[in-house]
Amino acid sequence: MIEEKKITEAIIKTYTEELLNYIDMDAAIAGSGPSGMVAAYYLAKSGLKTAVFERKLSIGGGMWGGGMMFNTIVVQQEGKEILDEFEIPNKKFSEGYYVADSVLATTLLTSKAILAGAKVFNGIFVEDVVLKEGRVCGAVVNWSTVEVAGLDVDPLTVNSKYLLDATGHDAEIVNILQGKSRVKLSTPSGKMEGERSMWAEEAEAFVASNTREAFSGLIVSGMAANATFGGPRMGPIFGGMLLSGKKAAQLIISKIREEKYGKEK
Ligand code: 48F
Repeated sequence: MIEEKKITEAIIKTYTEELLNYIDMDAAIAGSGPSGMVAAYYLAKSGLKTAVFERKLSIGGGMWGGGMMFNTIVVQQEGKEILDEFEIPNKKFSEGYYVADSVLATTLLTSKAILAGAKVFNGIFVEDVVLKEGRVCGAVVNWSTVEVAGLDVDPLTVNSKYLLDATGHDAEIVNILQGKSRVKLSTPSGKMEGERSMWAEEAEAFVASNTREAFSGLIVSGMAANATFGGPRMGPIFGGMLLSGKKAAQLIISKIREEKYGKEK
């Protein structure tokens, strides 16, 4: 016998328990694009309690469509180690350039991150940060349906030791923080620098060195890093996004360790 009310009870009870479990965590990630999911994987793998909040139902951000909807991604030599870590089948196109199926790459990043222990809450967006005594210490979240319907419904908050802005080109979280609280960011001007036009090589180098803390407690990765610190876009080459996710995770891991055990000598 199948009972409708059992199905309802199973869903509500399980989901609510999960959500309650994540009202306090080590790392909250806004956005499930490639940089966010790679970060989620490495954070969870290191044992940190990690959740991803994604506005859409689908996970993967801008990776599904490859370049102009030709669903192939290109990854340069430096990013190949991450393709291999996630067991994403890839082949050499020419010296230093690897290609992979963007659908398979997206689904593997997603499944491996979840299997490593990260929790993904889709259909929920980050609409603000919790800002206390000059430090970001959580995310303010709401259902995306509330946003779409334009309803005037108060959000809820989750605490996190670190919040990662992996929201892509719009760097939504940094923009919200700066717009609302007029804080000084760690950018050259102290403000959002804004994304520059295409220059693939420069953009890939830029994202590697600018995956960092934009404000106390708030790290940026992927295109959000380039938009925050004033780097160009790179188009459908994804090595920088993957490596940025890994670097964001390493940064958060070392900061949390440092806060717990003190600086390594
Ligand atoms: O844009 P996106 O894929 O982020 P990324 O990791 O990668 C960029 C590349 O895909 C590509 C590129 C590199 O070659 O230029 O664009 O930087 O994914 C960002 C995700 O964040 C979600 C959005 O729906 C998308 O899935 N998102 C954006 N704002 C919010 C959000 C928010 N406020 N709360 C939750 N999710």
